[in-house]
Formats: sequence, C-alpha cells, structure tokens
Amino acid sequence: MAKETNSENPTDFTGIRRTPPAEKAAGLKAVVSSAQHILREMGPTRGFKALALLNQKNGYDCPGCAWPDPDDERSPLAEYCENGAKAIAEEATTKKLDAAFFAQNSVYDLSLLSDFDIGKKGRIAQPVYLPAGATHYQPISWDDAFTLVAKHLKKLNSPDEAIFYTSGRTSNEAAFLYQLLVRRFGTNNLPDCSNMCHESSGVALVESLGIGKGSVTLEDFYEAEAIVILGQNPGTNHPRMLTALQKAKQNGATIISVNPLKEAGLLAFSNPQQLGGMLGMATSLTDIFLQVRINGDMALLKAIAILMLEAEKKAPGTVFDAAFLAEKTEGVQAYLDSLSDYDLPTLADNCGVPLSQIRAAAEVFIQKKKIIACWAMGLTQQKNAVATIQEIVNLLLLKGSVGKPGAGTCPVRGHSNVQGDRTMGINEKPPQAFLDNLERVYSFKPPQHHGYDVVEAIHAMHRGDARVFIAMGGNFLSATPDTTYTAEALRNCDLTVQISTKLNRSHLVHGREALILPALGRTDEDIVNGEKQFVSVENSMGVVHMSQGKLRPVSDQMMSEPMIVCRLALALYGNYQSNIFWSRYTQHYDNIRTDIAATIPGFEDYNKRVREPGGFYLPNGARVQQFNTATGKAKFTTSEVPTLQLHENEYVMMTIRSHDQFNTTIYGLDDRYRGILNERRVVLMNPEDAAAAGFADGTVVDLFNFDDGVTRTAPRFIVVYYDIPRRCVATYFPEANVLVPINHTAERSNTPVSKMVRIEVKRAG
Ligand SMILES: Nc1nc2c(c(=O)[nH]1)N[C@H]1C(S)=C(S)[C@@H](COP(=O)(O)OP(=O)(O)OC[C@H]3O[C@@H](n4cnc5c(=O)[nH]c(N)nc54)[C@H](O)[C@@H]3O)O[C@H]1N2
Ligand SMILES: Nc1nc2c(c(=O)[nH]1)N[C@H]1C(S)=C(S)[C@@H](COP(=O)(O)OP(=O)(O)OC[C@H]3O[C@@H](n4cnc5c(=O)[nH]c(N)nc54)[C@H](O)[C@@H]3O)O[C@H]1N2
Ligand SMILES: [Mo]
Repeated sequence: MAKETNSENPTDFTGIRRTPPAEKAAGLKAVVSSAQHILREMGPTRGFKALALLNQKNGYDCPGCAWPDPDDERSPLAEYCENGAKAIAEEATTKKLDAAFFAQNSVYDLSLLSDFDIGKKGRIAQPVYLPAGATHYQPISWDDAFTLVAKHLKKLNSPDEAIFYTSGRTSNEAAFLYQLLVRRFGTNNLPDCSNMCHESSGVALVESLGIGKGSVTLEDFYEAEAIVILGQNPGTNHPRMLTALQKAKQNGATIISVNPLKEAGLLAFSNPQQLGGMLGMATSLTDIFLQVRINGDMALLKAIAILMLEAEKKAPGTVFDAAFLAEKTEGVQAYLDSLSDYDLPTLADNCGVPLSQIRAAAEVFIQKKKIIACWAMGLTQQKNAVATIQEIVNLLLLKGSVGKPGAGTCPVRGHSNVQGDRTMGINEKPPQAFLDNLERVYSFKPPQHHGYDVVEAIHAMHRGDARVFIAMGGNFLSATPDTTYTAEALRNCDLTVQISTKLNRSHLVHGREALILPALGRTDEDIVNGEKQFVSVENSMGVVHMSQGKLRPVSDQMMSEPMIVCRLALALYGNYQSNIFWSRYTQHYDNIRTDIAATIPGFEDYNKRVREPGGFYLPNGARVQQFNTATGKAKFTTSEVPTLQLHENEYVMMTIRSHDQFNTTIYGLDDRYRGILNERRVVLMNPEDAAAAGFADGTVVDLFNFDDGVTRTAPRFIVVYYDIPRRCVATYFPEANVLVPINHTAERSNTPVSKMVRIEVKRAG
C-alpha cells in the first residue's frame, strides 16, 4: 500500500536560493533553459527534430498551453516558447519505465519520492497491473488489461458507479470516442480538468453571451486599443501570448494588468525570436498595473463601471455604445442603477488599489472603443468567479466591445485541447442537443441525467457510491483539492485505471486493484495499418487543426488513446452495438472524424477541412454579435461585491504555478522570474505581515486550514518576503492542495476555490 501523499510527509528542503524578481520575461535565458531541458531528456538529434516540428503546420500541437498559432506568419524555426520546449522534453524523453523498473521499485518506495523525482523517471513503456494487496506493479498484456476493466465495469450495480475523468490534452478523436463509450455504457460521469479550470468562464459566458468560449481571434489583438489582463500570468503559462501583446503594443494598444503579483511577463518582454530580444532589449508591456488583493477584482470592476457612468453622464453618447446597447443587449438599466449601491472609497478600500490608479484605468475604458479582456485562474478559481467574469462582460458590453474587430472576451485556456474536449462532449452536464445528436447518429438513448463533476466524483468515491475510476490522462490525486480526502476516495475504489504517458502520484494512491495503461503522446508517431495517423485539437480561439506526432515511440508497447478506447469498447461489447462499429474506428482515424462530422455541428467536411494548412475556425456567435441566449440578446447581470472578513491571525492564500512546472508535472525547482530557486515549499508573504507575526525571511512555518471543522496541515514551508498585498499569501500548486477544502467551490460552476484559501501560519515546531 502506498503511504500518505508527499504533501503530508514532506521530504527535506531542497536548498533555497534567491535572486531579485525579474522585470521582464524571456530573452536569452529562456533559450538557454529550453536547450538544457531538451538535451538532458533526449540528446541533440531527437531534440532538434522535436523542436523543429513544434507548432508547425505539418508538425504537432504543443502539449503545453492552448494559446493559438499565428495563422500565417509562423516563425520557421522557433514557433515555441521556453515552457513549450520543457513540455516536449518531458514527453519525448528517451528514459523509460519497463517491467524491470516496476519489479525493482515498490509502490511504497515510489510514493516516498518527490513529484519532481517521480516525473523524471521516464515514459511508462508497457501496461502494468497492481493486484489487490500486491506491493509492486507487474506486467500485464493489453488484452488481459481490457478484459479486467470490462469485468469490473460489468459487475457494477449501475453505470453511475463508474467515473471517467479526462485531462485536457486528449485529442478530439479520442475524446469523442471516450464520451461515446461512456454514454453507451450508460452514464454522464465525465468529470474533467475543466471543472477545476475555466468552468466558471463557461458558465458565465453562456449566460451572458450565449457561448461558453471566448470571442476574439489572434488578429483582434493586433487591432485592439486596450487589453486588460486579469488573474493571469502569461509570461509563465502562455508565453507566446507575449508575442501577441508585444505586437498589440507596437500597434498602439494600452495594456492594463490586474494581479496581486507584479509578474515579470506582465511587465516587459524580450522576444527571443527577435535579435533585439536575444540581446535583452525588452518591450515594456503593462501601462497600468493594478495590484489588487486576492479576489478584489469585483470591487475594482464596479469602481471602474461607476467612473464610466459618471463620464457618460457628463458627456452623453461619448462613453457607452448606445446603438449596440439598444439593439443587442438587455438589462443595462438595471445594471447601471445597481451601481448606486456602492461608493468609490469603499470599493477602493475593498480591492486594495488606490483610487487614483483606478481612475487611470477607468480613463482607458472611457476613452477606448476596442477593448479585449483576458483572464485565467486568478478569476475562475474564486467563490464568486462566475459573477466577476460576468462583471467584465458587463464592462465590455457597455463599450460595444464584443463581436467587433479588436474587441471581445478572451478566457485564456489551460490544457492544449481542453476546449476541444468539451466540444467533443466531455461534459458531465451535456446540452440536450448534443445527446439528441448522438441518439440520431448512433440509435441509442444516451443517459439523460447529469453526471458527477470533479468535486462530486470525489464525494461519490468517498461515500462508496462510485467504485471504478478511469482517467484518460491527468493526475487526479494531485490536481484536485483536499489531497487527504481525495486519497481516501481513490483508495475506496475497487479499480483505478490511469491511461498515462508519465508516472505520477495518481498511480501510487490507488484502488484495491490498479492498472497503468501507457498512451502515445502528442510527439509520438502513430501508425495504423501501415499508415501514419494524425489527430486534431481546438485551441483557445476555436481553431481546429491537425497534430501529427513524428518521433519514434520509445516502446512498441504503448497504444494511442483512440485505440485504447476502441479496444476497451470491444472488450465490453464486441464489435456490433447499436450502430457503433468500434473496429472501423481502429482502421483509420478518418472514420472517427466522419462520425464527428455527422454528430457535431460545425464539423461538416471535417476530414477535408482539417487537412487544410492551419485548420479551420468553428462558428462562434458572440464573434458576430449573434447571441445565442434565450432572448437572442447579450445579457447584463447584476451581482454584489463580496466583502472579506479575516480573523486576526488569518491570511488568504492563492495556490499558483511556478515557472518550472506544468500543473502537477514539475520540470524543475526554479521559479526564475520570481527569483525563488531550488525550492518549492515556500510561502510568499508581505514583509510587514510577516514581521508583525514574528517571521523573518526564511523562517520555517506550518500552514493550516480549519474550514468545516477539519484540520488540514501543510507542514514546513519557508517564508519568502515578497511584494504581495497585505494579508495575502501565495504557495505553489500542488504542494498546497492538501489545504484546499473540498466543499469550498465557486457558486454555479463548482470549481474548487484554489485561489482564496483561508489559512493560518504558525512557526514550525
Ligand atoms: N508552463 C505552464 N503553462 C501552463 C500551465 C502550467 O502549469 N505551466 N498550466 C496550464 C493550465 S491547465 C492553465 S489553467 C493555465 C493557468 O494559467 P494562469 O491562470 O496564469 O496560472 P496560475 O499560476 O494559476 O496563475 C494565476 C495568476 O492569477 C493571479 N491571481 C491569483 N489570485 C488572483 C485574484 O484574486 N485576482 C487577480 N486579478 N489575480 C489573481 C496570480 O498572481 C497569478 O499571476 O496555464 C496553462 N499553461
Ligand atoms: N490548488 C490548485 N489546484 C489546481 C489548480 C490550481 O491552480 N491550484 N489548477 C487546476 C487546473 S487549471 C487544472 S487544468 C488541473 C490539471 O489537472 P490534470 O489535467 O489532471 O493534471 P496534469 O498535471 O495536467 O496531468 C499530468 C499527467 O497527465 C499525463 N499525460 C500527459 N500527457 C498525456 C497524454 O498525451 N496522454 C495521456 N493519456 N496522459 C498524458 C501524465 O501522466 C502526467 O503525469 O489542476 C487543477 N488543480
Ligand atoms: Mo487548467
């Protein structure tokens, strides 16, 4: 049996070093860092090939973030970023884990390693099985593995006792087949990483604008007059966005950043694809930096709205887009009336930003007509996330800044195909039209009742109401909140199945029986019937395009995700089953796309259009001011500003990503831009707060959360003095997930509140 998770039993510290936080992102250091990761994992020949194909029209989509590729002008040699290169190094490593590795290392021994060390072991090279009570994973054939899963699934009292998780890297083809398998099996239990990510954006945007996706294209960035970036750290998590911001800036855009931290990538950028950038010449990006306290965004946005209204009253017709408001929206008057509930000094106090700076930002909203709003986890992982996102939409609507060139919504997605997976039906609450289309094409009645999202799935396993857990990628244990509770939930299962590329903690905290099934990744060549296959993905801006792995897989025992789904279906049902001919899909992936085209609107002629260089755009109503809401109009929403009351010794904690990780995958121990090197167990504190509590920079502390009467402890973190608003602290995800209370989720989206956890900080005993 595996021991408790690492967050509960920390290893010794790794040896912190510090440098001053960077004032710009990228530059030569980024190039050097990419090269180091690539060379260490795969050597120069494979490494050069891997990088040369990244994000090229004939190559593969970066398995890092979902930022789009430029439609025409791709840099022929380097259309990638430092962190994309790290993602490739991580996946295309030549190190591998075979039967001998699992025979030598018990699950218990592996569980003692840090996440960083676990990830560095290599690619999983063959299917392995952990029988009940066994200490070591042992080899199993693919046939036997599928038979075992099918046996467990057939044994269940109800299909709803099985959970099918997805992480957003899965291709459209695999995702479509996966949801088809799951719905044919009889459940909508399809939780996915999106539940922890941009679910709040989806809920907010569907209600306000009639589509859960963003409305802008990359071209819009080049035409925008103003861009506001809230709760996002693009220098680390979407580095190629900096190129777009640089161009926007050169075209005259004003950039406003809203963040508790002065992230390097928001401040300035030296483009490593340009000579000036290589030499360290930086473009400064942000014009107005608003250092909000955690979750101060709603108060800030209300204050801006009040100032816009004042200006409009002074000079009617100059600030708001009256024609747009009259023709295309509803509820504007009620929204404007509700602003009188608030006064500016209170709002400024609430968000922690001086009124003078709020006025400067409001002036931009007053003057400019083409505005883009970008946001990510700093907004979505809050209790009132949906309301805050809708407040941004309100501001854009006042300006008519939705669905015209240079303006609109830009929720910046995380995983490279998280948006595509949703389009393909990975959704525990599928729209009725989607289910009806499945029924029409495949002649079976899909389950109509909703399934579990991530948090509900954890509770169901904990209660014993779900007994089989299958994950198409991801690292469920470490990515979800309340690690100890989630570990108990997973251990309660009869069978846990992880379809994975790399070893992670979810393989080590498992059900009574467990399977690891090794999948091909984005970079791997995938040959079926002697023909090279490709898959397709949808980026953050709704462009569907192909992605073809070109590197030789490090083992011939790995299987592609579409093939894994088909083989499982065949083990469950045999070939013929209410018009789903699973074996046909195993012949050629075009057969999958033909059926996607028949099922999902917007994919007509899929096989042809996906082969066009650069792919194709999906229809997007908001982009053309066709709002697919009940009334056909974009909707103003009115919500309240939350107030925060903290006990004397309480802080609010946001859990964020370092520069050296991809979610739960730890590439390295350096957070270069923030100047925190070789250590991840740190807590960033305001120096005055820390001093008042008697902590020096470097003091070792324990962190506690006591919500709902449970004591959650994250022992031994090092205090780092940092420029962060008072009473706010920051730690890294996933080390601090043990503190995130499972029952604290966003209203209406049920996303765990990972960016505002109440904690106490005590000197370590
Ligand atoms: N290299 C790399 N790339 C990635 C990922 C990765 O881990 N590594 N992850 C991918 C995924 S799945 C996702 S979802 C995205 C995540 O991309 P981000 O959302 O940029 O990731 P986080 O580190 O969670 O950063 C949140 C930012 O929000 C700020 N913030 C926190 N709380 C608040 C708040 O209350 N208000 C405001 N205004 N700001 C706040 C933090 O200071 C931080 O700058 O990146 C994707 N790309
Ligand atoms: N506290 C806190 N928690 C968070 C967040 C936070 O900001 N704070 N962020 C949340 C967010 S935004 C997200 S998206 C989730 C992420 O949650 P997940 O998507 O579940 O986690 P990842 O770390 O991205 O998953 C990494 C694993 O995916 C597998 N993998 C990688 N590539 C492939 C592939 O091509 N195929 C297959 N089959 N497997 C592959 C590897 O085995 C790797 O170990 O975490 C969430 N959790
Ligand atoms: Mo995400």
